[in-house]
Amino acid sequence: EGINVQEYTGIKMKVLEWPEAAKKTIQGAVPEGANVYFVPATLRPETMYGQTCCFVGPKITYGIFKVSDNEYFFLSDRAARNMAFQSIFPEWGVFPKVAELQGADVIGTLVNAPLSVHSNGVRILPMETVKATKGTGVVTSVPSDSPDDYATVVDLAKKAEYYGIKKEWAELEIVPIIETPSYGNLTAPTLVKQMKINSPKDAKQLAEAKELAYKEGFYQGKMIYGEFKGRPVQEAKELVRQALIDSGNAFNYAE
Ligand code: A2H
Repeated sequence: EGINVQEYTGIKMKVLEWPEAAKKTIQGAVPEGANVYFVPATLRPETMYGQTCCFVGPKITYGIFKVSDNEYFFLSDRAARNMAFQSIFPEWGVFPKVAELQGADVIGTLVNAPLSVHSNGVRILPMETVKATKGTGVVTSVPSDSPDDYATVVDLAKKAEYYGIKKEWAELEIVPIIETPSYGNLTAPTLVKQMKINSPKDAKQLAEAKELAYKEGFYQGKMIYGEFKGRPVQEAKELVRQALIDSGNAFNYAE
């Protein structure tokens, strides 16, 4: 917060299939044939090859907002308002809300994850630590390179029944995408194991792991997957971001 501007990339994850719990709300709000996108905000667009699921806060209230006749975004109200002043909606300051849903209502939704190795889609899953006041309130999960994401998918798979999800939704293969000298080719799992982090609630250790993973990935990381394989992360970050924007799968979002 404060005076610092955070430059996010908003990723457009197109809904392929809604869960039963959400269908009635959607049918009443979104015209047949129009696309709805979950829009996570990320600081690491170069990791999108490794997406295995996408998180929402189960207790957070979200809206579906109309961007055009055939495009609707699933976001927090707060993010929609900000986007309306960044020319992401066609009319300045206007962000038409067509539906309201709790995160819990959309668990299990199947969405497309642009660039991901999991090209048949990934699931929307719950993450208790998603903040309603940051980004879009939607977080795409890259467990190979984000300690928070890794700790969460391990916990979800362990307690699938408790969370009311299918275990396999949390267990999509974690493919190495970035190599670093200190942590090998699976930075987040390596750090989580080294630091003996047992739960997504180990906030202090996860914050430390996140810092280490972020710094090492940015300054020392090398792409070992995708179009920019062999390039340093510092270069690939902008190249992947631009490729996602050019293909219509992402846009810039600041706050
Ligand atoms: B990052 P900053 Cl691979 N609540 O994307 C909790 N976390 C959120 C969030 C919210 N409302 N909105 C975004 N985020 C996450 C990828 C990634 C991210 C990797 C590694 C590190 C990493 C895949 N998840 O972030 O507080 C998003 O996760 C560590 C810096 O604004 C977003 O980027 O600095 C990052 O936190 C934004 O965090």
